[in-house]
Amino acid sequence: MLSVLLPILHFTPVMAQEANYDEEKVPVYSLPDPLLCADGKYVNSVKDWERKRRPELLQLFADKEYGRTPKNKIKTSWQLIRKNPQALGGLATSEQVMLTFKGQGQERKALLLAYIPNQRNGRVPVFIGYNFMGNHSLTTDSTICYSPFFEQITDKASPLLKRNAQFSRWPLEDVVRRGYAVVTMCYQDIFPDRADGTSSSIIPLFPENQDGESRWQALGAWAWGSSRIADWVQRQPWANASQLVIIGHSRQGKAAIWAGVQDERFQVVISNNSGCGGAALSKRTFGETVGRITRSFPHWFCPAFSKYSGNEQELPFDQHELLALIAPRRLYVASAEEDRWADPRGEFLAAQATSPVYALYGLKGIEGTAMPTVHQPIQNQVAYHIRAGKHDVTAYDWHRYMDFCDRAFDHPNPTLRPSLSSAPLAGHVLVIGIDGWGSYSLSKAHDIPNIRSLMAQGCYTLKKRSVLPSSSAVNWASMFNGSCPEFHGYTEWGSQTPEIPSIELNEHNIFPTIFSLLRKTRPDAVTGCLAEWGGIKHVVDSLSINNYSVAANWEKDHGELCRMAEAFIKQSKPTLLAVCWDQLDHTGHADGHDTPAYYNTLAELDLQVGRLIEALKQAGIYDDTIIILTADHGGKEKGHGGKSLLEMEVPFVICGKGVRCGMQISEPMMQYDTAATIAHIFAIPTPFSWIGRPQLSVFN
Ligand code: GTR
Repeated sequence: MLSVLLPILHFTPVMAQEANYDEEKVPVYSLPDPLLCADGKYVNSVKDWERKRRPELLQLFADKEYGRTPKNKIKTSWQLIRKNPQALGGLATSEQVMLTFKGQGQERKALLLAYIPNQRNGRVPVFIGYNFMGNHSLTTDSTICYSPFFEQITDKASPLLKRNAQFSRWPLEDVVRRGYAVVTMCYQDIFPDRADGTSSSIIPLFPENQDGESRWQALGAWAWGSSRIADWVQRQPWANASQLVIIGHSRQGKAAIWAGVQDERFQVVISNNSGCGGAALSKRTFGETVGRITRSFPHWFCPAFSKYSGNEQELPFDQHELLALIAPRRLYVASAEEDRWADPRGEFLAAQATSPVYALYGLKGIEGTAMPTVHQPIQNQVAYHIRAGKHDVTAYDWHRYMDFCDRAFDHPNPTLRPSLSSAPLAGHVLVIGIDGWGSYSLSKAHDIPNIRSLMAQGCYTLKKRSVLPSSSAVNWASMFNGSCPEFHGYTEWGSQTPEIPSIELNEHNIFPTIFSLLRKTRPDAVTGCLAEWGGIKHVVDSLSINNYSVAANWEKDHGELCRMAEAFIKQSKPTLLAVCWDQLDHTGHADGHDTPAYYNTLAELDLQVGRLIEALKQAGIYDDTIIILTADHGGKEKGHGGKSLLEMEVPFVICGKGVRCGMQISEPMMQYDTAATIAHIFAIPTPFSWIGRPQLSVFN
């Protein structure tokens, strides 16, 4: 048995090097318009789409690519084989259920494996997806039975029976912790993945005649099998049957799309690196082609598909039209940077080209034609990301899928600490950061009427402490990412990457910041971070910010940053804007902190603070804004970084909508409480890696 199994589990593409990987050699092609019907009429309404064009396309894909799924049902029974209420270290209950299919005097068995989160409030959303190497490949748990396909292996020392071989593709604990159930099965149980697999597959159980060019094969059978998993899931008391997600990687990505297209119970369809015959456009003939795939895997598609081998321009459809059949449900297409065989660009373009169909429903697909860079997910009703690395499905991918599903299902992420505020307290937050502004200065500075007026109108403390060392990057990091250096990992004056690995990474592979959390919970939020010191870029997650800019010429032009901020406030009415001055610290280093020159610079900045407030008024958002004025650290003589309170104590002033008037904050405050307070204002849940506490006492 082993010798039969091995070659088919070896996925390296045959002679992949012959494929075209040159964008210049992609032929000129024209994509069929999904809204143009066979009779030349154009679809203008959802009704036309659903009654006429959608069925027409569905038939086309069945006839010419995936084969026709039989209309008949066959007898299916389920039997619970094993249940473990303490799976995954007590996080989940696992259930192993044997599915038996009967028909035409034959039977087939497939073993389903479910992980249900033990901590749940009501029914949970469910990820449904096949595994490649058997249920035993997901975990070290020896109570997980071998899938029937692997049960046939007589040599018990076979490497194919090794447990946990595919654990990295199934971050089960992460998924369950986020409140999702996972149900999987080995795809080989439904159709053994080999050219002569049909006879051992479920196909002979159906009474329909299985001859002809449009006969279903492996992809059709796998898609059918996913729906049988959904049948079981739907009946479970813990499952939310209106929140089913189908996920598939590679060949199973192709099957997942086809399953999602046919079975509208799948509310979210996820194609991970599905490539040719999946999400990638065939007409680009980039990487794997119709010719190659139908030769290497003659048992996947219906025989009619091979007619287009080397003849892709004659295809009466392309894969974007297949993806469009998922509308108005959610679709997620993901690629991997090094997976050129699957043509990441072709996958993106196909996802993008579904937009006119989503637009019929008034839904946003993917705007613009520019492909995002690595780790820059676009998540509308249609989502796309490209991840660094190879053909694979990783924890990074899964977390992006869960982010997407959280929004689709309005499903709170239980790995986040819920916000104490149920709705935003203000529409806008302006953070004004003054590098090197020590609290000691308040007793001596005379010319700062605007700052003093903010203090009088709102609340303040002069005892907010910097984290150590009392230097810039480490403190800007803590200010914006709600945590301590030991967690976020930025520990120095000029840290650009964490010196200690960040304890948590977000979608951009950096520690979650207030900007990235806001982006995730409110994709349409307008954010800005404008600074004089370029070092801030590395600690704010600039990728999640609409406008990250540096005032390059500020040393000569002290008003440059202020003008940039005024313009941005007036033009864009930002939801969250941080304006960070470096000038005061600069004076501190040049002339000394606590010197006449230092107070002069502070007075100059005070005027600019006044101008920013004026800009808020002109933009018409002043009454809906909370202003925070604070600093990264103070200073002593011509430096900072040490442990004196001159260096470590900085002001924190907060005023504006819903903030108490004229109060001195008595609670102790740390640098990282700043981000937590902003998160509270926006009612954003925060990760457990954030240790900051919102300053609750300041709000009415
Ligand atoms: C490759 C095949 C791809 C993809 C992949 C996989 O050999 O050419 O289309 O499906 O296998 O499933 O890993």
